[in-house]
Amino acid sequence: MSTKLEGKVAFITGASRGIGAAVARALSGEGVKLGLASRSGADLGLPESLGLVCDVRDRGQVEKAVAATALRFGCLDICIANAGVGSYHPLAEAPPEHIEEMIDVNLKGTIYTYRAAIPHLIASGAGDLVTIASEAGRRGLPGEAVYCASKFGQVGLTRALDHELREKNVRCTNVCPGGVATDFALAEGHGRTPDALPGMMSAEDVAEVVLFVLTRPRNQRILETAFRPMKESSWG
Ligand code: NJP
Repeated sequence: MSTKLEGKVAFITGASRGIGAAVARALSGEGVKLGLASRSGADLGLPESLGLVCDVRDRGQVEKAVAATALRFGCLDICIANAGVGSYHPLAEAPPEHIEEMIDVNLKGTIYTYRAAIPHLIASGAGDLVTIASEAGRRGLPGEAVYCASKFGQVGLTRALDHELREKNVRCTNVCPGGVATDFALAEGHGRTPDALPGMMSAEDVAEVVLFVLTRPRNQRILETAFRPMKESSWG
């Protein structure tokens, strides 16, 4: 059965697990061919997929991974900047190496990814660029200053790119979830234990939103989606 996305080619960063892997599986189910980038380079065993060892902090590695995807599948229609890390501390107590990693992976990694992908997305004639940002990219959250800065940066980048790319038929979307039950949610510095996971959203919930965004008719685009688990208030 052919789907709206059948035959399209997507590049996803941070695809080895969590949200990136769920998005990869969802797109694969729709017949999308995949370049799957992460430091481990896992291809998830999906058909028509290429596992790519790529640390998004390294611009050269990102450029090679994007080029390898376009070369293998002949084009690139969709780019999803998902790779991300988070460590929550009051700013004065934040370890400098955590600060650098969050800015380098979340913000600079996204910039490098889109810089490499945009010429291909324009050439596709109907491109999509989707940033897995966060609620932390829409509001300041206590104890998350650097993470928020990196996510606000991603959101600003994507909004600016919408102006650059709309007339070239490339749609630019920020996907901004609240808490999602992945390894990330239990990362060092988040101050959570596994009993916090039930009630959070699943990586598959986020993948469904990404699919919704990508399957809108081409005469419209979704600029931003914000969604949170019922147990999270919308104050913080
Ligand atoms: O995280 P996790 P999520 N270069 O830890 C990869 C945002 N978000 O799926 O390199 C390349 O399960 C890593 O692969 P590997 C969040 O900010 C989350 O929850 O092999 N890849 C893995 O595939 C992030 O932007 C929540 O270790 C790198 C992936 O990234 C996105 O969602 C809430 C890398 C991380 O998988 C995905 O997070 C929210 C690097 N340098 C936003 N470093 C939430 N979970 O609650 C890591 O609002 N990766």
